[in-house]
Amino acid sequence: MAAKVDLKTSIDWKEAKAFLKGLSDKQREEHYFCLDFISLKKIPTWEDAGAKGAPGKAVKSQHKADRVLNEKISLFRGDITKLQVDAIVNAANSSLMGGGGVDGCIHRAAGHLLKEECRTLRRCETGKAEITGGYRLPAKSVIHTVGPMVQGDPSPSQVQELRNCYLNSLQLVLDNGIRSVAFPCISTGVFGYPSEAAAEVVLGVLRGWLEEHADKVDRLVICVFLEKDEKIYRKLLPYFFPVA
Ligand code: AR6
Repeated sequence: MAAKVDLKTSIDWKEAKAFLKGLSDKQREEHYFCLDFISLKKIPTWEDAGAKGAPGKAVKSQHKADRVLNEKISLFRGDITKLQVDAIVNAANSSLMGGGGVDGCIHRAAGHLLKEECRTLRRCETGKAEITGGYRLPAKSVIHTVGPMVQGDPSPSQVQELRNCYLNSLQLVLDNGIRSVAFPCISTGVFGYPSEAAAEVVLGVLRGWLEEHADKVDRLVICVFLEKDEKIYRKLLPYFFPVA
């Protein structure tokens, strides 16, 4: 086993990453930035949550109720940096060197080694995605993606770029054998994409992707931070993931 590495003082991200890889899930907890992390089993699935939230049943959906898919999706409101999942997605900018919003939160929580690894990736184009370690996060990996910057209504190419953020992140999920991943509301903060329009894009992508790949993952978590986003997703989820 690799020699013990102190993630607070180490300056070698490769060594830290190799060290973390050799630890069990329990052993990794000792290195988390927080004690109040949230394990995947504490996050209810949409099948459970949606079934309890009665209004979800009343809508007419173009999709059929599919328990298997509904058990693979969750809506969670809170801080994405606390989630103990295989990967969290970062709404980054093309420099990948950190910033404000959720990007700033993720970099602060993961610690300085995340920036050291990001430095080696150089730029990331809008709609593309890159993966790094999670360091002091409860999440093992971070998938960094860059959403479109929008003013007013999104253009068709900006809609496609937002779709690509999710699709390219999900491709990394498949490529890396990731079983659980949490997404923030990419582009809907500083980058100005209207929240409800974004949620429709996101739910369409996640539904389509799960129909093809449900067996490859345990859970896709939609992590909202603001009450208004929670309301939007609670309203729209029954259209995309109706509960029988
Ligand atoms: N956990 C989950 N979601 C969060 C958190 C958190 N801790 N903090 C904020 N959000 P934004 P963007 C939500 O602005 O629009 C940065 O400077 C927030 O409520 O973080 O893609 C980058 O470096 C919103 O719903 O990302 C880029 O320059 C969502 O995260 C730029 O902002 C996204 O808001 C990217 O802008």
